[in-house]
Amino acid sequence: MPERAQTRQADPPRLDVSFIKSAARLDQCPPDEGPEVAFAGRSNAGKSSVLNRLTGSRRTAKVSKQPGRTQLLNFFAVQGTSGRLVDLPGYGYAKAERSAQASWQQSVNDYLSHRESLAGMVLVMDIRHPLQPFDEELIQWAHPSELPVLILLNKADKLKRGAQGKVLSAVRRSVKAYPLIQVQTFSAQTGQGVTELVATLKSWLKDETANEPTSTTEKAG
Ligand SMILES: Nc1nc2c(ncn2[C@@H]2O[C@H](COP(=O)(O)OP(=O)(O)OP(=O)(O)O)[C@@H](O)[C@H]2O)c(=O)[nH]1
Ligand SMILES: [Mg+2]
Repeated sequence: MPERAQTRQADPPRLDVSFIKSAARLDQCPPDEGPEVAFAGRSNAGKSSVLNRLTGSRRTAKVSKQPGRTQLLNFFAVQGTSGRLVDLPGYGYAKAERSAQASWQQSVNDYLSHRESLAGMVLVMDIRHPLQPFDEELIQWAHPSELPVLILLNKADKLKRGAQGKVLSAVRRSVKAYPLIQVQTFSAQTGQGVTELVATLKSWLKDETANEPTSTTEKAG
């Protein structure tokens, strides 16, 4: 009897990334050229864990049980592209010292307002606490600048499939006025959703500068 056809599990998609540098301020960031994708979100939502899942290495970005672990902007080169990923410090950690919060605001605000190479933003949320006030603020901010945003409902492993689907639908409904926002579920722990995430990142990291006039480095102010 012929064996039943087996669906062979393909290797999980990965991105080959290497650490470039950390920056505390905009002027310490790598040159502002080529496409760059930022990972933003509340502290503890799992930004660094998502990055590690993408690379298949636990050591790409630092993960901690203590929120507020990532305090600098951490830049990674994506091999095979001219693009980069940036792990941003998380926002909204209530117990963080005021000065630390202020410095987050300063460095991340500067980054978001001035970074010309920003080609997309992955907005990581805990699927159990989606669309918190600061998430909404970032969405409002990204809209006029026409920045594509992928909302990643992370820690999906914490919910059953049915509950995941409900949150996914509700979040999709609440952002349906924004054509440049996509939403997907994800789990840095199990790898759920990694194929879709890699596909989106690859499309954003395609070097499209060839079609655009060379941008000047001149900046206001
Ligand atoms: N169950 C589960 N836990 C996760 C997942 N992703 C992250 N975590 C856990 O959540 C905690 C925070 O993860 P981090 O990746 O450090 O979060 P972060 O958003 O980078 O946090 P900051 O650097 O403080 O902004 C860690 O204990 C992770 O192990 C996930 O998909 N599932
Ligand atoms: Mg982090």
